[in-house]
Amino acid sequence: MTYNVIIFTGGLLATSKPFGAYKIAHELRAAGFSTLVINHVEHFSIQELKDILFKTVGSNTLFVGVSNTFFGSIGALGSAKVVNESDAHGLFPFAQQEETELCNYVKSLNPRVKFALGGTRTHYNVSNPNIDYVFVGYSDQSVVNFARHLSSGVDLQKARKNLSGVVIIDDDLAKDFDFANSSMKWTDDDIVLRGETLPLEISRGCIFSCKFCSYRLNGKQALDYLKNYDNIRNELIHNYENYGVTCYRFVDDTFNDTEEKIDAMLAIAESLPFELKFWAYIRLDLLATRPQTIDKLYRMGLRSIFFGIETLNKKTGLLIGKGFDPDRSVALINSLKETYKENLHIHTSFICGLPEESLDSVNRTMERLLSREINADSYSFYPLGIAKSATHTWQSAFGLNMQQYGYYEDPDDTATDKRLIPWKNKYMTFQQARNHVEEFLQLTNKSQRIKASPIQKKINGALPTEAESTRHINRYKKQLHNLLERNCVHSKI
Ligand code: B12
Ligand code: SF4
Repeated sequence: MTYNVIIFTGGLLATSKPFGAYKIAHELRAAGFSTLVINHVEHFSIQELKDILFKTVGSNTLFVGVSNTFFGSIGALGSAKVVNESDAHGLFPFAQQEETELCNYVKSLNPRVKFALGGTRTHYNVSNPNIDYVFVGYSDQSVVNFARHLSSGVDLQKARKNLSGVVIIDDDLAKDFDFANSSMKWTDDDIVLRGETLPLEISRGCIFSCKFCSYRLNGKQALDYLKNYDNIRNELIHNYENYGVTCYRFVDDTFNDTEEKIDAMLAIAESLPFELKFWAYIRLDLLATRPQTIDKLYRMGLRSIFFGIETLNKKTGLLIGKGFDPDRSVALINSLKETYKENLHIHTSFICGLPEESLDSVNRTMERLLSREINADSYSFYPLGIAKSATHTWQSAFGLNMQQYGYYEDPDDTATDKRLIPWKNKYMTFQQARNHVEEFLQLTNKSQRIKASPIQKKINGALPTEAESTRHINRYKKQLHNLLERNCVHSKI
């Protein structure tokens, strides 16, 4: 069988599906376009991809899409071959020559097929002869309009050509898309492995506006862009009945933003025919100020938390929009650990290079993590990245006005990623922040502190070992192969 649309995605740890591509596929299927998503694109050889394309591209194929939301971490995960040198402009996460080879191969199968790029890493200035269309922002509705444009010539909306001749389709926040009443249905073509952990989109947007964060739907009203609870329940039931799925990653930038949501989700969880378990982004300050929500979240099935703490420096916290008292933050983490022990995985995430925070202050946090004075199960440190406006559609407050926060361009830094600003502030340079984080991660690797706990592995398949990743990807590839073989047999009949 050949498809109207084929979407490639990848970049996430092996055991977690990147959601955006599947959501796009769902919307296209709901509008009547057959769509196949191929995950783990970076783990296929060019020949393997050609074999897949041979079986899936036909005279009915309208476009081949690529979803780049998580491509930024491909090199970092060590899984990629060659990341496209002009990453900011790339379609596939391969070297330009390989990308062109793939595109030419598709054209040899059907010269009318278009190439479209979507995901959070797209921007207006893409110039790449392999790319015909670039989708900026949420595209649930615009992609359906695009498929209809290609199939039956309806007007293409929200589109304009950039200076390189690439058509930019920009629906940004997809304000006309009825997200609240939208749905998501996984199908057999999505190759959901039995008992796999799936992403579940609960809400879009965040009620906060942290200064380093470039997410495009920051500062929303509390109940905006919240999925209808009946649809959430239906999705949970469908996945359980069809694929035995009981574990989830909740796609929601602040799952505990309102108590109303927590109560409603608890009622759903308690009404399910299985025991729900999930991972979520949780704001620590909201847990502290609403302690009654802690037990509710646990009863609902929260078993793995991601706390974006960023800093334990009081002054810095206040400046970036995370000003909760650092001592109370640490005390709450430790008390959560003491109460829920190995039944709740706690991950804390920090940034090195924030305003008014010296390397000494960062070191103190690192030491407290290593010594378990902060009793988190795992943690991550990132150097502060300030995106360039030429390659990023959305900017953080730092990106919009660096100097106001004490950042300047560092003319001596030639090693920085082309998409990021080589900054310096009064304490350090971006390069130093990167090196510092790198050294710390090497230390933690040695101390084995970032190994996944059993509960974390169970809930979200996080931090799989190399062997586990390979097993998972091989299983996925085998099932994809079986699916394509089955489809071939059916189309012959
Ligand atoms: C959930 C999430 C995670 C989860 C992923 C779970 C999962 N299985 O999905 C986890 C915790 C694993 C994660 C990790 C990381 N994440 Co994260 N994550 C998110 C988050 C909150 C939601 C992503 C999502 O699924 N959104 C919902 C879908 C529907 O939106 P979408 O992907 O944007 O897709 C829409 C459009 O982009 C477009 N689209 C997408 N693909 C395509 C394809 C085509 C062909 C078309 C036409 C359109 C299209 O249409 C879609 C529907 O409207 C986003 C922030 C956000 N709210 O978007 C950050 C975000 C994607 N993460 C980010 C980052 C940096 C990371 C990390 C690298 C490290 C970190 N600092 O956290 C790691 C990667 C680790 C790894 N490689 O394993 C950044 C990416 C920045 C960028 N622009 O490059 C984001 C945007 C947050 C931010 N602003 O910094 N993340
Ligand atoms: S960092 Fe998290 S809490 Fe802050 S604005 Fe971004 S998504 Fe919201």
